[in-house]
Amino acid sequence: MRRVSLTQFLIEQQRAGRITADLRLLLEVVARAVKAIRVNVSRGALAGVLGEAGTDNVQGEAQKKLDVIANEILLQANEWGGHLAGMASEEVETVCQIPFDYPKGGYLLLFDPLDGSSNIDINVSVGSIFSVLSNPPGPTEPSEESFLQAGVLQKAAGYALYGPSTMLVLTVGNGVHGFTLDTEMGSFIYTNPFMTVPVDTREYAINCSNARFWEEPVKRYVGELQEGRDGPRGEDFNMRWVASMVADVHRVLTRGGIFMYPVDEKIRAQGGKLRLMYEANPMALLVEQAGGAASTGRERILEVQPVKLHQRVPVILGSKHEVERVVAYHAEA
Ligand code: AHM
Ligand code: MG
Repeated sequence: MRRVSLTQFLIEQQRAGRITADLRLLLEVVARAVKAIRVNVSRGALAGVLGEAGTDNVQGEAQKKLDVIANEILLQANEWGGHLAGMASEEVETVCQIPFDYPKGGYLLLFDPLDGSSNIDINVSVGSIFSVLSNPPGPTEPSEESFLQAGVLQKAAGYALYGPSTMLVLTVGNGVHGFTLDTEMGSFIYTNPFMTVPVDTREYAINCSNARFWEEPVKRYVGELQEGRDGPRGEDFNMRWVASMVADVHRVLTRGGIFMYPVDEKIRAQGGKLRLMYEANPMALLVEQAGGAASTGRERILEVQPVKLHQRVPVILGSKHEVERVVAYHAEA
């Protein structure tokens, strides 16, 4: 069977007028960076990359060595190609400017370089998440305001999953497409065309250790799922929680499900757990492009107007009918 590489896929998207040459280059460069991150992730203890870096990031969270390495790889890979006006990273407090001696382009790249940090040291799947915006017209270097665009304006979004195999899953606004890394050849092969999220599901993902802090609508929804066939839903539901958003969302994109990190009493002051620009928006675009839904419980994630770069939001995404039910419970409350 003839194999289609990521390169061929992207060239065909460009020919069809769905992406510009610069966006194609950008996605190729991200894919190259992902391969380098994957090498570090997979070497683990052999390369001495596990454990704490000894530093805190902007959110005051302890950085792992691999957080720092992945961040450096993505920044360095993307700074010289001429396709970007600037970058923003979950690991860096302010906008990352392109060094002055390189040409600038029209796109903004945002990323969570290594998502699921708590899983690094226990050899469980982690990922990278990215989002692409256009740099608003203007004469100067991008500022934080340049990045504060609602998720509907994303030009592309995707993630890499470093699991038993490494996958790159992306959208440029024309469905969701998955690629598997052939590690011997060093290229991503198009393996999962038009991934879709079934509208119904009997699988949910939420960190139940936070149950006592949840808001009423979430307590009601999860409570009904846990009652199973003895409760109002009349059927049993299964639960999964990897604690790597990339792995949990990949499962939703593969066989359906609902993933929730709602706001609760413990994290109310910060607005939620997951970051709007690096986690919620790219995943929301992917899930919607796959036929699912993504909400904060009160509004569509992609329509949230960001007010700051590292903003956090509640996230409820996945199979459409279940997300709609959770949103309805919020409205009723
Ligand atoms: P990170 O970006 O610091 O890794 O945090 C985000 C991760 C998500 O991948 C995951 O869904 C969530 O945090 C898990 O949180 P918890 O440990 O509270 O279950
Ligand atoms: Mg993260």
